[in-house]
Amino acid sequence: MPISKYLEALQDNLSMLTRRPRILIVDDQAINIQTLYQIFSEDHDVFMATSGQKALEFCRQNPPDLILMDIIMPGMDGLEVCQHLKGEEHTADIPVLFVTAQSDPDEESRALMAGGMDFISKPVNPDVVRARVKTHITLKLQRDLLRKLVYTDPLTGLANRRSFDDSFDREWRHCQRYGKSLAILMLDIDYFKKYNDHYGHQEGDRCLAAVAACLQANFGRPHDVVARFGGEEFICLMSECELTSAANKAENLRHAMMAMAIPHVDSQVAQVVTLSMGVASIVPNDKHSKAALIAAADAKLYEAKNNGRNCVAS
Ligand code: GH3
Ligand code: MG
Ligand code: MG
Ligand code: MG
Repeated sequence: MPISKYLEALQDNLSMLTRRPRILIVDDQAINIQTLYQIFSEDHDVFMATSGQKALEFCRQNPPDLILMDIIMPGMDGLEVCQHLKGEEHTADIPVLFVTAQSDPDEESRALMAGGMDFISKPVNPDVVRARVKTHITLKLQRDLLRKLVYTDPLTGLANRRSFDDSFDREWRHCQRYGKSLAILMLDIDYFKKYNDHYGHQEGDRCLAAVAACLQANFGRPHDVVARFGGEEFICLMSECELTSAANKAENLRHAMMAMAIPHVDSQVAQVVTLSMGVASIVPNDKHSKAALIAAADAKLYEAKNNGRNCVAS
């Protein structure tokens, strides 16, 4: 990886740990919100919700790093809000710290069983609540960074193979459930070994990052997933997408790549970097396997290579 890109990534990762944390305070009483606000507003971005329902809405749109949650509130109580949050993929990892006037062990146990990370009694001691929040926020930010490192390819910034496998599972089940077509595009850079040999490995890495950027620009739908499959091979997952429209997208991508005009004097198809692509699709059912869909796209990619490269086979 070029050193500048490496340093940039390092800085990016570091800033994930040092950025200003976002806290949501949920309480039906203004005075309680105010007390906590005064403790945290200097070092945190603090948001407030006066009911469980409002807290849920806020978290779905804009998940905070931590929630300080009252238990007794009219309508939905704090325990119920916490259970909802823990049940949704998008919000499950937000640490919830209960702050409550209740202090009996049964209530504490119920709060922890509901998914609470901690249980703090009112009236709060500012130093204690600050210290507990700090611990949980540190862990949360470290968890976010770890997840990013585990699921991202560092060279291109794309999803890696592990991340792709998770998305593939999810979109496969989605398309099976709704009887929709799931399309896959496998692509491979043409004569990339020659590219490395001519321009050097560092320039090769830069080329991979440029191909990744081109992919990202061309597959922008929320359900599209673009990942580095390995080496100089990439994969795109298009959920709810028919074969012909996937093939059209592939063809557009092929043109977009040529338009980038990255010089490749040793290529035998063009004087620029080009892609060969294979497309396959399926309406998943229990008899089909994910591996077979990948194999079908791979076979088409092989066909595209045999057809002279810089083309799409579907
Ligand atoms: P074809 O048109 O048939 O695909 O030929 P090719 O040369 O692209 O295919 P081959 O599989 O022989 O070579 C792939 C090359 O990709 C070899 C390898 O050094 C290079 N490569 C794989 N991963 C990386 C990487 O992370 N960085 C760089 N610079 N090169 C890589
Ligand atoms: Mg209350
Ligand atoms: Mg290859
Ligand atoms: Mg290749």
